Amino acid sequence: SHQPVPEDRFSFGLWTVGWQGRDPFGEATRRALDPVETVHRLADLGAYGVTFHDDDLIPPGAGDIGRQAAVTRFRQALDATGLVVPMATTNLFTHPVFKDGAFTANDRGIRRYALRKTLRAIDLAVELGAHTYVAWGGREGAESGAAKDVRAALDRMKEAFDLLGEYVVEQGYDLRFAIEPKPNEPRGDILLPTVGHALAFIERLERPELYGVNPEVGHEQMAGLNFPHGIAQALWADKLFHIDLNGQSGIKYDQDLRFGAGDLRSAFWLVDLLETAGYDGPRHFDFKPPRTEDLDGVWASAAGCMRNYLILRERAAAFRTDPAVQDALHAARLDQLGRPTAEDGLAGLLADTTAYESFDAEAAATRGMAFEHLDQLALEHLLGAV
Ligand code: GLT
Ligand code: MN
Ligand code: MN
Ligand code: MN
Repeated sequence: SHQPVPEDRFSFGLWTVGWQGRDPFGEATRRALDPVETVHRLADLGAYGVTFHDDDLIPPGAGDIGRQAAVTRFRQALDATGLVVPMATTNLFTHPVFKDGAFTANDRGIRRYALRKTLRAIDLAVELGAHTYVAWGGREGAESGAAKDVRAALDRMKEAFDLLGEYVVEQGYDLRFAIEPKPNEPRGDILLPTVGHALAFIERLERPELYGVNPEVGHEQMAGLNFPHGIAQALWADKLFHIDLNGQSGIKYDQDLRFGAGDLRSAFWLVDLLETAGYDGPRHFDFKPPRTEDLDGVWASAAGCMRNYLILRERAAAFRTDPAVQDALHAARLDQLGRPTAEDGLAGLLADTTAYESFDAEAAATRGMAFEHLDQLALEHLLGAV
């Protein structure tokens, strides 16, 4: 069925449906949403989780009493609906103080403030039951060359993440970090621009096991990259701690379309991958309902994210179980790719004259790979033509 249920593990950020439509050229087109209202609407639609930045839940400037009131109301809504908070994060980008970044701002005082703000937000995340903490460094970057010493900035980035990891371990929190890459926007160039950069960075941290990635569909596509390939490498490295699902059409500004809009073929392969690889984390939507929409359009857009995922899940499963596809996969020699190249070891490989001396490279070069037939079957499943 295409009706979402909590077992599907769909979650949404408060800032997604709550986006009021402000863009660099225009004012808000929609009123603000009360987080409590959002929790109820998401539960009615069939989501299981809601996520937030510290500032989405607790209005900046609210004192301790305001904080407590906001948390209490929110928790009551969670209890009433059964929605959970799988993930939370920190807003280190809206306030002008973060105009040159947070963990890597040139100004040391700002870096210390950013760390303290994050530590407070981690307490809030744990208080509300989160096990994943996302870190999107949207303002960590530069517009010009001498403005940022990138190697020093990476030292500061490592320092920040190591301190956050130390805090989580000291507090005994059951919380892991998921770093979210993005190539640009709002900075001209952002540090840790792709999944690959983030994976390499994580290995330099003091406790690498605490950190993974939170890739976003549109962010990798803004860099011209194949999103399912990036996700496959994150899964291979055991680092897919979380995922931001949305839609993007090519290399342009960050569109944050609803999931399934944008590159539909890529979305098909993504769902196929997540479902066959056994990813069991949240299917988190980080999208922005276009500013043309009123609130009815917002909820229609949110429902569309989940429905498109479920339709693609069904289509991908039909593709995998189709006997014609299994034959085509065999013809394309996918089963061979699953086999080690030299289970006989280096000595066996060297001793095997059929591997080189008598290997007929000309004949092997002549055999077609049958990929077009395989891809046509995939396309027909995607189109519902089978
Ligand atoms: C912001 C950004 C998203 C991040 C969010 C988490 S905030 O909306 O554009 O991609 O996932 O900080
Ligand atoms: Mn995101
Ligand atoms: Mn985005
Ligand atoms: Mn975004």
